[in-house]
Amino acid sequence: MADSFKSGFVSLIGRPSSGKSTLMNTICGFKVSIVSPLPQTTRFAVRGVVTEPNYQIVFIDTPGYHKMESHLNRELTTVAEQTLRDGDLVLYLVDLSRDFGEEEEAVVNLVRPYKEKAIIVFNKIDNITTKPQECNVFNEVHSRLPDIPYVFISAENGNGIKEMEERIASILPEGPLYYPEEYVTDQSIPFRIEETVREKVFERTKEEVPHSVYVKTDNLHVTASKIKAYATIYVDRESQKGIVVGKNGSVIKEIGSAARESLTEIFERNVQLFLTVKVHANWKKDKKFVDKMFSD
Ligand SMILES: Nc1nc2c(ncn2[C@@H]2O[C@H](COP(=O)(O)OP(=O)(O)OP(=O)(O)O)[C@@H](O)[C@H]2O)c(=O)[nH]1
Ligand SMILES: [Mg+2]
Repeated sequence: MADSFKSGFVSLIGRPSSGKSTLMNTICGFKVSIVSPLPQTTRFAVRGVVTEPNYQIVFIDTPGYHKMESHLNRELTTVAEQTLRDGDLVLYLVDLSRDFGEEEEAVVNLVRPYKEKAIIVFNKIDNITTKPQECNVFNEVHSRLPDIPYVFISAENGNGIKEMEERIASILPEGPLYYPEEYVTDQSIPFRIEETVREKVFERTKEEVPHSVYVKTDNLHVTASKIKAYATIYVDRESQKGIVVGKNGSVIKEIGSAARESLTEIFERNVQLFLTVKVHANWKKDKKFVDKMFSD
């Protein structure tokens, strides 16, 4: 190990769709966290690890921060708040291509008490037509949090990311190697399967359906060359089941083959995936169930 090895936990905070999961995947050079154009894709505090000879950064992706009155949403908000408290450093992601508003203001207020350990990351510089300093959201956020250093990046095409990573590494405290060098994430095989299937549901369904889905791995056989998994996609209502299954099973077939393809890449193994769709009526409103879902 080098003389002064630095390490720490970096929380990614920001409103839904600001690009937190995309940034984590780009930095880790690996698909660690699922991504979609729809807000509220991430539900759990997923970890992605970057290890270099003189530092290790553990990034913690969080659900997009917003206030809404449902038990699931309250849980998502709590995940973000806890991660913020626990991190050595906070990266506050702001989408430059969207205007400032109430939702952004809520994140500004959330981050303010942690300003000593925060960096503002203005994202999506590839998606604006003016200079980043001229964007409405840049001025509104910067004037409210003038003491926090900031960077401009594109999580999508990687612009500014290496500089940001080195800056983070220079700020982190001296510390141990928290994870073995080859680690990219702390997620279990069944969790990755569930998240990948959920991502494919997000890509192929609309309106309230993606947010009404959770996935559970029922049975799993893992060998060095092969993974065989049985998983169930649960929906909130009977009508959603038809949408996820599709005409003659066309949608569920597409979800299955897209998920299988991604999982084959992730695990570098042959993957067999068997999916079923079931109704778990009103699961999002079932406090006991949602609590259990978030308690590991
Ligand atoms: N053009 C552009 N699009 C981006 C960039 N970063 C992310 N996106 C897109 O923004 C959308 C949301 O990205 P995510 O990474 O899922 O956002 P998130 O902050 O994790 O969202 P939640 O998990 O819902 O809170 C996706 O369609 C991404 O492809 C970027 O730098 N440029
Ligand atoms: Mg996300």
